[in-house]
Amino acid sequence: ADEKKKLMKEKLWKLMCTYLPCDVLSLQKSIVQHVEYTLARRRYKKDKGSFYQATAVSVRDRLIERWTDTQQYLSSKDTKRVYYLSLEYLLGRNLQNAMSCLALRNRYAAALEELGYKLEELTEEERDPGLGSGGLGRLASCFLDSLATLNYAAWGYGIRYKYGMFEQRLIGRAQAEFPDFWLKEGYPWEVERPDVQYLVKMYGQLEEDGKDPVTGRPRVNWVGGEDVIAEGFDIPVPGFHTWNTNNLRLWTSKASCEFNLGSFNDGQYYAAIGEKERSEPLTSVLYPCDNNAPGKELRLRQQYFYVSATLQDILRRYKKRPEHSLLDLPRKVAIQLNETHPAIAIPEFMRLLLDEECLGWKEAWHITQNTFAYTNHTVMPEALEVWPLPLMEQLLPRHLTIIYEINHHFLGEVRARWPADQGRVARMSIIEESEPKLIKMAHLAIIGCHRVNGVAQVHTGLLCSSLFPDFYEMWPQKFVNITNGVNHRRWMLQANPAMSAVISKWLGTHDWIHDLGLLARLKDLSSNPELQRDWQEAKMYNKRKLADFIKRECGIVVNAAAMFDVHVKRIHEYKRQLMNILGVAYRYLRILSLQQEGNTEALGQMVPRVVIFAGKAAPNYFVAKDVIKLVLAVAGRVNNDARIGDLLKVVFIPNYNVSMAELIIPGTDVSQHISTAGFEASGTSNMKFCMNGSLLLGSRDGANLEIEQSIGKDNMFMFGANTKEVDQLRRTINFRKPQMDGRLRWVLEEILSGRFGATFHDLVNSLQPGNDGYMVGHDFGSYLEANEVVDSIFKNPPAWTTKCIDSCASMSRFSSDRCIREYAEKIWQVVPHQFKPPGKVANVD
Ligand code: Z2T
Repeated sequence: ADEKKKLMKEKLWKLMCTYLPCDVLSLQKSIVQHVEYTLARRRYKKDKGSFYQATAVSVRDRLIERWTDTQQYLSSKDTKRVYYLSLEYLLGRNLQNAMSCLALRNRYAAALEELGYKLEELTEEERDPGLGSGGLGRLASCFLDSLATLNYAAWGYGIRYKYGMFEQRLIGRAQAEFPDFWLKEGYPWEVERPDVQYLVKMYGQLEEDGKDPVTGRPRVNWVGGEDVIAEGFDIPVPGFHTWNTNNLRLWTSKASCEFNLGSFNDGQYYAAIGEKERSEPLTSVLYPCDNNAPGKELRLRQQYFYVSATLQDILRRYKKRPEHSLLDLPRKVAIQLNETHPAIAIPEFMRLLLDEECLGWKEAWHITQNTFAYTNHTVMPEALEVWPLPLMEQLLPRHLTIIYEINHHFLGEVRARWPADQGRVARMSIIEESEPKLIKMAHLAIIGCHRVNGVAQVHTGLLCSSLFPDFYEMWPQKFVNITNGVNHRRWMLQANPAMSAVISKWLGTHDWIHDLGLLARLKDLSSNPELQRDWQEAKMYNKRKLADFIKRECGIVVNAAAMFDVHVKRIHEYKRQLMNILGVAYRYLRILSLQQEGNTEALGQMVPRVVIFAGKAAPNYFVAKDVIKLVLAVAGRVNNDARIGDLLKVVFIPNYNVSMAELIIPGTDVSQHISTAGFEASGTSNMKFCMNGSLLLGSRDGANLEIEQSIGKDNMFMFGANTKEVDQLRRTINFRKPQMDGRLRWVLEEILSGRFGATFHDLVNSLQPGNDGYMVGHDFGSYLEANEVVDSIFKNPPAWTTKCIDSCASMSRFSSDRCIREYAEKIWQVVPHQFKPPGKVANVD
């Protein structure tokens, strides 16, 4: 019997351990098989949708074998793991990314070609999973890619929202929101894990239950309330040209009657099941607000639900090894909190350690603090999460008592160090003594973590000096800066193959894809006319693609020879799309007045521009929605004025998302990052634009400042007040009545006169001295002047192109590879692992 078992095991081992073949014919067979068997499509009916799906599943098969082997290896080596907790991920399309990671892109392209499909066309069939609202979610996705590529053992955890970021359409001149049911055709990259389920409790009461015999602490039972099931869905996260394949686990909620179908007595069967099923699925919808805290009960329930499932999963994995003691957990586990959105993890982890694992307070606290770290992404007051204490008490009564106890110990430390400083105690408390009382999640996160990081130097500076100065004074070593980075493999190699080919050609190597530092060698060549010609050709190719798209989507014909001036990001007052469109209106009025004067000389000097906007406004953010209306109003006027011709065009592209960014960014000449100084924590699209050979028109804010340091002042168009000046100006906003810039006054008067259709009273009013909190008035003049410099240099193509190449060549610091290495060293204390399946030969693309 033993012999038979052994044979069976060997047989199984042999069958499972061969990696799938990857020659062109085998790839074709696998695609066709998935069309026929997995999707059950008729044999001779060909359609792009099914071929995309089948190709995706064929690629997924090849990811899965690396994925399971990686995870097996990591368990066997007991490698320390990083867990990245984020309520948002903006993954973007996966097909090309996964193929290039496997080094199978060219072979898949060839395989598909013979079957009558172009890879580029199938790519377009994939829907964006919009499981995030802006920069924070996209950053999380860049991090997952770099973690995998650099051979770190890291898992992401998040929520599998059924409806992602809303779809934006323009109806009349207004944004309208439509639900994004991204799962309609299924999502081929995920694997459902019905075996990975946890119960999550909410509401209910606390009961005292004597003392714990070991720790002597009073025991508390959390009883009653509602149970929800969390079920995991896994998405493999491949690294680029490495075997390492990580995991992104997303939770979905299920009614708890499916967990443990008990009996329902007295004929209540249908009613009972109906009752449970009706409970609105927690994970239905993503809150679409960037830099704003919705403060809704459902949002807190989502946060807790997902955090609890995640921590139960992490603890279960850790405890699988009998030799693991909880006290050693920080040596094997690092948990990163992306913003305070998952900060309820601190009391939840304490609860699990105290109530489920029966540890004492001191031990539990030590473990928690040494495991968790927190990244702050904003200083916007309306984005700092606070929860009403009564809500916390009702939804998570046990967590409230733990928060009290954390606060009690913490304030004891504060009092010990600063006796008789009651003001400081009040400022630092987790609980704000307002009516109702509020729980400050940032304070909870800072106290419960061993590291707190900002996302750009100026931002981290503000955390220490203005936002959390008391905490900085108490624990200076806790605060670190890690400037954001972006995944250059997606944002250069994948999004911009034309420019990537030019770079590889002139460097004579593709190695920059692994090591962006190699780009620096281009600086010696940047004025070489032949390189310049290649570079300009690639840019023109990308601009034509973008122009075609604009024609299709917006019905506007633009001239690809004009300067493409791009401002794409969430619509927010602090990002000052308003300043941009007022500048555009000024340009329009100026062209007309020059024409009236008959000033052909000045007109001849003007540079034709296409000003492109895209971005979503939060559905309840009416000022932002007004800004979209104004952009469309100005566009309507300018684009239809025959006197203007190609000198100026204004475009608003609806429904900005990751794959649209991949199209827009490579086709850009100049991009705008013009937030009021001190408000944009970092910004990450600035990095992407610069890597794609566009020059930046930027304010003295966030990562703009560090980009300028890296690429040099001469390569950047910087303008406006710096953070210190903005701070001063805002302090005195009510006493000063500064003269408004004459050009701004002119534009506002024209708007009020109905020149652009509606009169936009609210927007105009928001710019009056005393109301203008984002300093549009103050910066407007220097903004227009910076724009003139942009024009003058654009007129000299060799000078312009040299700047583009030089700045692109200086961007290596802004790769998320650098960023992840800093997290690994300064926060997580992890090193890359060495997994390679024995005897396997890597693919070569
Ligand atoms: C977000 O996208 C950002 C900050 C937030 O603070 C929330 C969201 Cl959803 C609560 C952005 C910042 O605005 C941006 O400056 C930064 O580059 C990005 O996070 C990534 O750090």
